[in-house]
Amino acid sequence: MPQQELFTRPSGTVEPIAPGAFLLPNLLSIDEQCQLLARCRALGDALGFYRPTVRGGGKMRMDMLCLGRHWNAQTYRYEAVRGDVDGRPAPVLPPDLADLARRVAARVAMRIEPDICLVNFYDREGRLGLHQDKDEQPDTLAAGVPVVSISIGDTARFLFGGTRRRDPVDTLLLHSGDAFVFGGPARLRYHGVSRILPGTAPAALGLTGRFNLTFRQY
Ligand code: MD3
Ligand code: FE
Repeated sequence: MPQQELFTRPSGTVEPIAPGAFLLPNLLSIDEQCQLLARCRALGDALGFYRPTVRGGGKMRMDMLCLGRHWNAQTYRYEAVRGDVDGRPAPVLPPDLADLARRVAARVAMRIEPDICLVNFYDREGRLGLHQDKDEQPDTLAAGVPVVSISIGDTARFLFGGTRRRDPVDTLLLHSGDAFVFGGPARLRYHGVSRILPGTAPAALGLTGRFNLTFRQY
């Protein structure tokens, strides 16, 4: 039996991982995870997840849905319309979700005015190569305004590198209900998801796969 089902992981703690990077394990209760999962599914039903094709023609290995602004996988820019998907306007970011991200950042004394959320869905084959998030506005990046990440469902093996691609990489597990804040000097560090651990989602969720929400300030 997995340890997670025998001993609830501590909640309400903050683990400093690196300067500007903080893990908040098990921040969301199972009820809150269920509610957030229902939101993700409802958003998907209403708006449609899609599999982005990056410039060069490769398919990403996860499904995506952008709220607030659309991240165009061809141009690597944020846009008002889903130009590389269906030409429709980017759906709004629900204010209660933006509030959640604000409250998470405040727990580690950081400030964000979230106006974008990328909802990613990983199936058992899902992954995301090492990359930097640097398509937000230059002043936002320079100020170190954080990205707030929330994980729901199967555990992910997360890679966390340095500010240069060749820097060594640390491996961490991101569990369902975990939040992570990457701000200040951590904002431009390379990161990725090397694999999903199938069947590790809390049974109460009834989910195969993993949703990750990343909140950003443009
Ligand atoms: C570190 N998502 O959407 S979340 C992404 O699990 C992305 O879906 C991954 O990388 C996922 O861009 C990782 C953790 C994360 C998100 C943004 C970061 C780590 C970060 C930005 C800067 C540094
Ligand atoms: Fe990223």
